[in-house]
Amino acid sequence: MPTIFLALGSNLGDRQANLQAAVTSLAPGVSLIRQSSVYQTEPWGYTDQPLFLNQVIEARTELPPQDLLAYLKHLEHTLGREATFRYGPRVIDLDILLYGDQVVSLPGLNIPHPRLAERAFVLVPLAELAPDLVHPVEGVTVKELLTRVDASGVQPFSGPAVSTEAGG
Ligand code: PH2
Ligand code: MG
Ligand code: MG
Repeated sequence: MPTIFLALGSNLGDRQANLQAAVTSLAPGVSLIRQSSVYQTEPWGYTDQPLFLNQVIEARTELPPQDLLAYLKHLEHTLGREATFRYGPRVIDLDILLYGDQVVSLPGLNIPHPRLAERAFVLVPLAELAPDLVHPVEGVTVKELLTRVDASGVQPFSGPAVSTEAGG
């Protein structure tokens, strides 16, 4: 069974609960191996929207890539995702980053994820799990890719802010 890496993102509703619900809903199609920490990240692509929480998971699956894509789309829908616009806000986003060392180019499905190498919000959590993994197309490690991007908008997330004021 190939090892896969998935990117999880949420910037609507209870973001942390949305990520957690996605992780616990992966079975039976996807078997979780490890999950990265959760990061709070500045929106990329379309900036006038709430901050995201992002996370990467390592998993295994017997689903071929196209079936995995359909499975994740169905899961997004189950978890409350509604259609918006490209790069727009979403309750949950589940993207295939890597599928073993396979390279897939099909309409609607490209693996490795075509924007993986430019996205600090993906590279930071991916480097936490697999710094020495070599990108099958770029031919360099994840930690090398991370040195090429600005990761200043990606911060460890330790939970929602809690008021310290009495009665607050
Ligand atoms: N997802 C997008 C567009 N922009 N920005 C951040 N920080 N995190 C995301 O997950 C994200 C994004 C489209 O999938
Ligand atoms: Mg995405
Ligand atoms: Mg997506």
